[in-house]
Amino acid sequence: MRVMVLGGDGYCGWPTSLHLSDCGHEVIIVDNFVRRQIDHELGVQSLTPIATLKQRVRAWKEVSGQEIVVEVGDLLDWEFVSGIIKNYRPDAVVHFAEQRAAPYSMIDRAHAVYTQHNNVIGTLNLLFAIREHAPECHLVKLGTMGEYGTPNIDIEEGYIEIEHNGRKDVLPYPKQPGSWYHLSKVHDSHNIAFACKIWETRATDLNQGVVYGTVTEQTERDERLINRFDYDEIYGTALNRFCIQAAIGHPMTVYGKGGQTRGFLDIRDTVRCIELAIEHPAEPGEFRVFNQFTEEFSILDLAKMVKEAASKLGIEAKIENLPNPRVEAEEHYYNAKHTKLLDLGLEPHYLKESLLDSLLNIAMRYKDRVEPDAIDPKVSWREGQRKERKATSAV
Ligand code: NAD
Ligand code: USQ
Repeated sequence: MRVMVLGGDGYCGWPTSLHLSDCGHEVIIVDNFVRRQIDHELGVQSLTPIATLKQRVRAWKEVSGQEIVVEVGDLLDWEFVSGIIKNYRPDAVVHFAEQRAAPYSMIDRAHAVYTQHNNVIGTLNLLFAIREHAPECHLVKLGTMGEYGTPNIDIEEGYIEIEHNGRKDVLPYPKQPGSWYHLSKVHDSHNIAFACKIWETRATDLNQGVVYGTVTEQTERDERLINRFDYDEIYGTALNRFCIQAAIGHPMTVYGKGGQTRGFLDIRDTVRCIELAIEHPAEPGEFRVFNQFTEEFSILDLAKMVKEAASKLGIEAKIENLPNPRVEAEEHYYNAKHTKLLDLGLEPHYLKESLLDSLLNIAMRYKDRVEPDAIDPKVSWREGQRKERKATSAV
């Protein structure tokens, strides 16, 4: 299959590109490197030393014999998006190319507007380009579990049957996201569902949980293939942060009570889920939704698991409950369905088994690269929108 991976230089996109190439698919990476620019804007860098995309694809060719094509450009540039879809006419497009950090979107107005503009308009351009030049192409779009929020009922996979005043219907599951970023994913989902309805576009929305880990079967083959590992207060997710905090002797920063519960998955399962989605495409006109995660944990559970794993390395990690910079429920019901990818053949990796090898050992190996100023949370959901700063792509 010819697969275009948008955002193929990023944390999920790079290992997915390698995995799909290894499976024998023809891979074209598209990226505008804005994520690398944002590192400069924030004055941070990946814990792991990542090579340039050119070096990465050259190393992959040496290691595997497989060629990955690179197209550098911005999804906001209609001529560019229309041109690549027309030239390659891909069988599937995997769309990772969005601004994905909730705290980044909450810095101020400029960062909120940048996030929603980049994500919503980029996806809209893509939908029009697919309709015009590759209407059979299957769009595999990365959504997020955070679109649903934390309702007091079970979370279904995309749709829920409702009975109201004696009548029944199957409707999109209600969305109650918790940041301007998460909202951008809801807007995308609505736009894609509409395109499926009016143009017979085929699409899969993957409502992914929080991804952890760095290592996949392919990235392990050469140091130059190493994936990024974010730990800073804006792009670092809680689990990555707890691991580097344990490694450098900083208390683990649990926000509030730590009862916030989320779905999680190993990066090795992300790449496999994408493979399963593209190899079992949605039907024309179908807007298919999968919940893509394998386990649920509360944030406090995660900190306790890291503490226990760290003790095996002789590290005594401490847990600190900080005032929560976010506006979110700190204790809530959470039970989200996630059977559709398992039905297609996903065999999950579990955190207990990978915590040491895929996370803590990486954190220990590169701990000298940690920028201590980047650890404490500074972006506040309540205060953040007051002061104006310049986003990387000024808006
Ligand atoms: P990332 O920031 O590491 O990668 C995104 C890539 O897209 C970057 O390389 C960036 O340069 C590129 N990009 C962004 N805007 C672009 C544009 N307009 N044109 C071209 N390229 C552009 O993010 P990630 O962690 O790999 O996340 C990928 C996707 O998966 C996102 O859509 C995110 O919402 C979703 N997701 C991620 C996680 C997670 O835990 N990382 C969890 C759930 C969902
Ligand atoms: N948290 C802490 N301490 C920290 C960092 C975070 O307690 O040091 C808490 C947050 O308050 C939140 C939870 O951990 O309750 C998760 O936060 P996170 O930063 O680990 O992840 P989140 O902001 O939800 O975003 C990440 C990705 C995003 C993706 C999302 C999936 O950055 O791209 O969409 O996970 S989900 O959470 O399912 O929406």
